[in-house]
Amino acid sequence: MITNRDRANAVMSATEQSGNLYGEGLGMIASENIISPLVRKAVASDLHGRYAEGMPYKRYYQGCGGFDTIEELGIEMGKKVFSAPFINIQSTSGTVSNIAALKALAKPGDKITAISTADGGHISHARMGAVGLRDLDLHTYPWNEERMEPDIDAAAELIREVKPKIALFGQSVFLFPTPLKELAAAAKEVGATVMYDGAHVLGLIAGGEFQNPLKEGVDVMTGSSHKTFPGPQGGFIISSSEDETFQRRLNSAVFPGTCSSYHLHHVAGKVVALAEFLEYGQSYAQDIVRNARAFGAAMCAEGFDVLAESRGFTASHQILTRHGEIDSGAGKKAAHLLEQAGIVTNMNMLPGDTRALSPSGLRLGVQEMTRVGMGVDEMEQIATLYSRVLLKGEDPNSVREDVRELKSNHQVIGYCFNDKNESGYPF
Ligand code: DSN
Repeated sequence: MITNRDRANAVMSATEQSGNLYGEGLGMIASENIISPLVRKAVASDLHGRYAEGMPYKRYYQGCGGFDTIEELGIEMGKKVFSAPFINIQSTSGTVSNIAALKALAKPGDKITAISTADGGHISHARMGAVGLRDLDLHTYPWNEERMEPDIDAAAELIREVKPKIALFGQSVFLFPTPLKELAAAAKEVGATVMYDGAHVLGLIAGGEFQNPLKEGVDVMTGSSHKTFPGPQGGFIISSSEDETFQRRLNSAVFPGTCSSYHLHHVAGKVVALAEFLEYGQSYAQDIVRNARAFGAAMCAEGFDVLAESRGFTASHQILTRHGEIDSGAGKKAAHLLEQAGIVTNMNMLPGDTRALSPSGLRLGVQEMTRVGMGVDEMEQIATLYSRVLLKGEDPNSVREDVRELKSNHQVIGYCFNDKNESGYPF
């Protein structure tokens, strides 16, 4: 008979199995990362079971003295990291940050302009996600497939015509900065608030390696704390506004608007990650972008169809590769074969694809491999491993041995306070 203890043990061994996959393999999903030893300690602390509703020193519960110090420090460092007069560090994810920001900035029935999911917009920018939850009237920007960005003139025209309450920018498939100067200007002309979802590129923005949206007309930037910003899972809301009433509106949209518990252990982890970012973030961001460009070039040299070659493949942590005809499911097949070789990726719709479950492409991110010390040489080696699996038809199980060998030399997590050279993969 299977007991509940057996079930609990099964959970623990599946957890270990998942840890082993990433510890021995190459995690290349663009939205993921690993956490530092100190962040891990904060996340596993007693704070996981506590509440602290409200803002520092203005709580509804007792027992928050230590957490007041943590959150106050986090707000102070967050403003520094993002060079912004306002940050809320409470939200529990990028999507929750978006729900809160949409709640603060618009009411049901208001119009919003955003990037469609087919062009790389996040699901929370769509009717099926937060935009629908707030019952906003969505209009999506025309897209320039060659440049992988909104078509500047047509998108500006759409904004002028629709006159949205919120002009939202930013994507999950995010290769290049958004032409914000022109588009934010059009939004301001019609009185829209300009919002930017920086979830994917937040660490690159903070590290000075991507556009700084808050300096290019954006009022509110949301993001997650666990992609190129290398903290625990969670979210941020950041604003360029000095207006305290506006700032209060953003804070209240998180608590009590969206969260009751806002996962204090993760907030503490985010604050440690902010301190680590102040120390190491700039070089981490530089190395990520250098590696992504090198990986794009190496994949192209191996014979893969890498998008945006004329623009140097990427200006972020991601590259996009096409593996067959539009809607053929070639991306899905490639992702499955790679997983057998210990390379973890995700299939992705590319321009022209219409079926999310059988797209032609992959979206690949190098932020995690950069964090364990891989550089340009390793990017080239990884491209060869992809080629052996996907172009040369080698048995993925034999490639897996070489994946394991490469990864065994890259276990120590960098760009953080790691005096004991601990692994990023403690399972
Ligand atoms: N699912 C994440 C991504 O891959 O972009 C964001 O929520």
